[in-house]
Amino acid sequence: MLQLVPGDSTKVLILGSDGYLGWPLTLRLLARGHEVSGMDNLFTRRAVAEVGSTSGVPILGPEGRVRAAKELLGSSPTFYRGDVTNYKALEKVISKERPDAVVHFAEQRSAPYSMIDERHAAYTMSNNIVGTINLIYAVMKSGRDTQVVKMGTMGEFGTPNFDIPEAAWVDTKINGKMDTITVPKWAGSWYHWTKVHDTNNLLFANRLWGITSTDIMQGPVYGLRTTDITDPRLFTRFDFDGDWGTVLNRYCVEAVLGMPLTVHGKGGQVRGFLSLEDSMEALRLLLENPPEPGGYRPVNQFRELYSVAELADFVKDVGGRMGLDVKITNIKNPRVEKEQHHYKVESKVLPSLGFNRLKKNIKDEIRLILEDLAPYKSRLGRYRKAIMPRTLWKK
Ligand code: USQ
Repeated sequence: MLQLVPGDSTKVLILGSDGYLGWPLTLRLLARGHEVSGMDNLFTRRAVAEVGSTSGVPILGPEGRVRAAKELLGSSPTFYRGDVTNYKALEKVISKERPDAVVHFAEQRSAPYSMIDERHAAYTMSNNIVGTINLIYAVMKSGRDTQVVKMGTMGEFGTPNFDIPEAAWVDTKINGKMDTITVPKWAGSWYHWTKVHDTNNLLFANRLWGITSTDIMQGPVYGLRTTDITDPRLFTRFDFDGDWGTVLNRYCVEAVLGMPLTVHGKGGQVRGFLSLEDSMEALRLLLENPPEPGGYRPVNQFRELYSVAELADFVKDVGGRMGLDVKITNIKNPRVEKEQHHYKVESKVLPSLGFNRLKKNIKDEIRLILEDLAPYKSRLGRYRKAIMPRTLWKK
């Protein structure tokens, strides 16, 4: 495995390069001088349209993005339109690019979308699990020590009463005997379960063939800017509807549109949140500092823990100071989840790599999001109907 020193460049293939995280990571790595290629089947664009919504800020198509990167950053990625569940197509891209690392974002990433009905659940299961298995085989067969950087989720753990370790294995006593087992997981949607299954498959591939992997357990991400997104032509997608938007992004859109912020249930649900900029910085650090060859490295990726009620208060406070009349409502929770619970998470890997500088206060980030969204108020307003959650966990 190539060990990078500052200034070294490496070849990175991003699967899911057209998405919320995939595109800004492309920009971040290009700006760092890395050679970047991307593959995407553009599923998210179609699936968001399927639920009657669109990106809250306009985004270019994949070819336009390549041109904009070339013009504005001086370098651009190679883009392949393709589907990771098509093994031959994936293998072809990997054998052509010969990447040092493959970042895998090419999964259906919405919990509500996976809960719509049996068709959406089955799509999520097959797309996510088959894509990861294909990647494992393509990397194994390439015979090269390519780091697999896999986007998992903090939601794999659920909300247990124990402190969540940053580890794959844990010692425990069962029926009076000690053994080492994988850390217990209890996911809260079909989508989140696919990530648990992926983790098991990655661990097994690591044991079998020594596939080097970083398995990222990331919390919900918010924001629409990074330091590389300096021009609207470089915008990444920004989802806000009931199926595709994450909580803080949704609150910001609701505040801009004068709708009450939709806290699900009591609002005591705590998660590990991070901004888009933090997510990019964490991914860059993990790519530039790979694990030992043959290593499996689980990473808990978040910045700070907040409850969803606290986040609503922050948006109300910041929005109020910007002259917005922000109201909060506790709506009936469409999900089956604990609304008051213990939540403590271990995080050692990212701090050990230098991820400890709090770049911005969360309220400053909220202000930036509200400012960035203001010019798109009428565009957002056209999709107002898609904002309230429509997908219920209990049918
Ligand atoms: N929530 C609200 N109001 C809303 C939307 C959500 O109170 O308007 C609550 C949800 O009930 C939940 C929490 O906010 O308790 C988080 O929901 P979310 O929609 O922001 O995030 P989630 O569905 O968990 O999924 C998102 C990403 C997913 C990623 C995950 C990380 O879509 O891809 O894996 O965050 S985590 O939540 O840590 O599992």
